[in-house]
Amino acid sequence: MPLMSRRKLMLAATGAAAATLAPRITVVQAQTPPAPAAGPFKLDPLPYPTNALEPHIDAMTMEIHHDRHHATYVNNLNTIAKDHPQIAQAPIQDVLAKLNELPEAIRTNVRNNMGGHANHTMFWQIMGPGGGKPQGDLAAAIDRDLGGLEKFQTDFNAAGGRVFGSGWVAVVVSRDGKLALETRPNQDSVLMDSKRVLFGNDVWEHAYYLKYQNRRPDYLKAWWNVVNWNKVGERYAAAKAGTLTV
Ligand code: MN3
Repeated sequence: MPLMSRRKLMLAATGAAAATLAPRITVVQAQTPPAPAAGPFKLDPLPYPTNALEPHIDAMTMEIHHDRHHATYVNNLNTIAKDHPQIAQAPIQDVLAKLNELPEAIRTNVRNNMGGHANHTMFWQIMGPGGGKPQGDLAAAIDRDLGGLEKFQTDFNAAGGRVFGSGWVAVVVSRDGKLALETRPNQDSVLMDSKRVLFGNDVWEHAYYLKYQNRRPDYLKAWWNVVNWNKVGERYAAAKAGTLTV
């Protein structure tokens, strides 16, 4: 075969390869968010658009965090539930409080994925574009138990900064309305200790890395701009009424 023809042939082959590759890449990207697996666990949509928390939390972070990370925890739970339907037959907070009653083979998986599901379900709820300030009973409890809003926010940020690797910083609320600051590693939840979470922040890198990279303290500081204090107030009232779940 003459040289020119061979080159033409190679170029044609490269072109053909590129042409078949291009649409395949598009398809792969479109499929990256896990398809919802059938099962008893559901991923609720975000209660606001993905760009509603800009500029403090960017839209792409919200999209990946909700549509991929949280969706994966939900899908994993549905996969576990196929062989172990009992994990869906009690409220999430009850299953998490009794993890050691589960078969050992699924215990760690349920701990990670149901903990992740519970943590994120709370997390989307207590954020929003409105902001505001703590009011009424909640404001009084922050003054009484956490040293006032300013000191509390400083302590919360410091605790979130001290979580080594991935985890959560949260405020727990007792049935009589008493507040305390706690942290947990990984996707552990205070629900595993039969406690209730008033609200909390996700300090996994996936929550902030696109915008803040290694600057977790900057993310912790900016996050207060997107706390929905009305919602936190509703959760406080629910805790005292004994109706707060996840
Ligand atoms: Mn997360």
